[in-house]
Amino acid sequence: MTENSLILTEQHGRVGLITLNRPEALNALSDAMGQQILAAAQAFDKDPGIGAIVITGSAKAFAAGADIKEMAAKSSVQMYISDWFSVWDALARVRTPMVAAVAGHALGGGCELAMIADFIIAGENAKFGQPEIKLGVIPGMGGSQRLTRAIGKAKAMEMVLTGRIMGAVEAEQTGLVARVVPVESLLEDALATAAVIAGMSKPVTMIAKEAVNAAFETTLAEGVRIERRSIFACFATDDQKEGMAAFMDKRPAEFKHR
Ligand code: CO8
Repeated sequence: MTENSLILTEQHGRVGLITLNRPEALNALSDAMGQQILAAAQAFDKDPGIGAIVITGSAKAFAAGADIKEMAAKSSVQMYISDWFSVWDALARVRTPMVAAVAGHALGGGCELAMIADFIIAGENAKFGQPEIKLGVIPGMGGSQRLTRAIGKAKAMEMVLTGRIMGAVEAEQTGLVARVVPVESLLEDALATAAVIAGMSKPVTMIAKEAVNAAFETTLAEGVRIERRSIFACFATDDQKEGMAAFMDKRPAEFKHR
């Protein structure tokens, strides 16, 4: 385990685990914490021994938002010039699949961080919300866009305009989260799910992630073209040859890039 004070990193087989570690502030995302999360995720991304990343918090809070105390006195110009929060755009560009294991509060920037991950597994006590409106601001880490794409306009508008918090059951019903599990088994479940991904060919999971993400960026016709080019690219990998040979030989695939 590596301690960076604001986060902890561990390796579980081929899964890299990032644990937010600022319990005294319910994992509120300070600038320094964002830098540490990004550095850890980028290091895992470049490591051929890592095939998937899990990001998690505590049983009480995944993250209660961006650090209000840190940003309260900032001016618009300071934020603009320092490109405040661009660290999260860089996190979204990490190509290794990332699973968010969310228990407790995932509010504001915490909800947005969870949505930057490729999918969310939620503990039964998870609470999602974009309460920024109560602070006189709006989401700033992609929430107005990613929440709307995840759960649709009506619910996203209601949450962003009123600050209403959504529980785990509703989050699963609306498609914000992939699955809800007991809090006690959340991390184990997320690590096991990530291990399944990490057992696949790393370049192919990266290609798959890119193809699915294209659905949020483009038209259907262009998205299908991206998918077509992407599957042709898969055929250029030795892992495609191995995966299909293994099927025909009735044996598990031994992917080279995992
Ligand atoms: N920032 C800083 N500190 C926080 C935050 C936060 N977001 N959330 C909690 N804390 C701190 C509290 O201040 C408290 O510290 P202290 O003991 O020193 O006073 C400690 O964590 C524990 O919190 P509480 O005592 O409040 O714990 P409760 O269990 O009573 O309540 C809540 C938990 C409901 C989660 C409550 O803490 C809360 O409402 N937190 C704030 C939630 C929120 O509004 N989040 C959105 C923040 S804004 C944002 O994320 C995006 C802004 C986009 C800006 C864009 C700029 C470019």
